[in-house]
Amino acid sequence: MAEEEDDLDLNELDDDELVQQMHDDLYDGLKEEIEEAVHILLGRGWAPYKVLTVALVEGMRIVGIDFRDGILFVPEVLLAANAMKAGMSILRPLLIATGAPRMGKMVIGTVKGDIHDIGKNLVGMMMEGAGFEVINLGINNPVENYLEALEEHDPDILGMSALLTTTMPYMKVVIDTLKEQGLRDKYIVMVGGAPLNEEFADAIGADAYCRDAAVAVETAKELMNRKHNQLASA
Ligand code: B1M
Repeated sequence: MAEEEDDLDLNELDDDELVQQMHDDLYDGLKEEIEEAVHILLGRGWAPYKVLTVALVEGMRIVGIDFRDGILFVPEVLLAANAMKAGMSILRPLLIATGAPRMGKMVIGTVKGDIHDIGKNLVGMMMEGAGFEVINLGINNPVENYLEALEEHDPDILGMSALLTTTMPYMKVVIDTLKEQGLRDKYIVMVGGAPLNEEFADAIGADAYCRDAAVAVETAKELMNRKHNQLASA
């Protein structure tokens, strides 16, 4: 069996088989195979966004289910995450190079206590592709990091990501600090991450909850338009 798998030529698989194989390879944390398969699909004319969603994000969803059910553990999921990131880094320049007009600026980071960054990075990539300048603060950000970045970069949008029920309340700490410092109305605050929902975003005083990266882009565009209209009519 192992020998058979060693001999597997990804080029010989049709698209459906290749995508299935990518889900398996992501599950097994096989970075090089994922990189090769991403190149093959692009070579066959797949749009970068389709490769991202159909092959990578869907593969990670399957990993997530088995992680939840105790079939996969942290070390295996870390390998899967690394393979996913390798695939994403091939797609990143392609997703960004759309020549979209400049839309605005966003600072985005994962909140304190939380080290999940795949979804946040994906949002950053898609926002760049849509013409936003993105300053990515990485993971585990205390409120001070956000404040410093807001002062330094003066963005239109603050984006926060949290993947844990234990870290999502920290978003409120950041928003409350902005309020205390009289800064809240300067920024559009968008939040996202698997355990969040609209109700939570409303309750903490965010401007929008974004279910996924595509929604984040659409919401950002809409809120930027609203901001421009408000400024024009002021
Ligand atoms: Co973690 N983990 N993890 N993990 N992990 C989850 C989140 C979990 C749901 C798994 C499970 O049990 N089913 C669970 C959380 C349970 C809960 O709180 N309700 C969990 C747990 C428990 C943990 C640990 C505590 C495990 C442990 O140590 N015992 C630990 C915590 C570490 C910490 O942060 N302090 C931990 C660790 C890890 C790894 C390090 C192994 C790895 C992270 C690697 C990395 O990110 N570099 C990991 C992973 C990979 C996952 C799962 C499997 C996948 C997350 C992911 O990347 N999804 C995840 C299971 C799941 O979510 N179903 C899980 C793919 C990504 C594209 O989707 O991140 O949802 P997502 O992002 C989406 C949207 O949510 C949205 O758009 C993105 C793109 O479409 N979005 C935003 C996200 N952020 C946004 C910000 C925005 C807008 C939209 O701003 C505007």
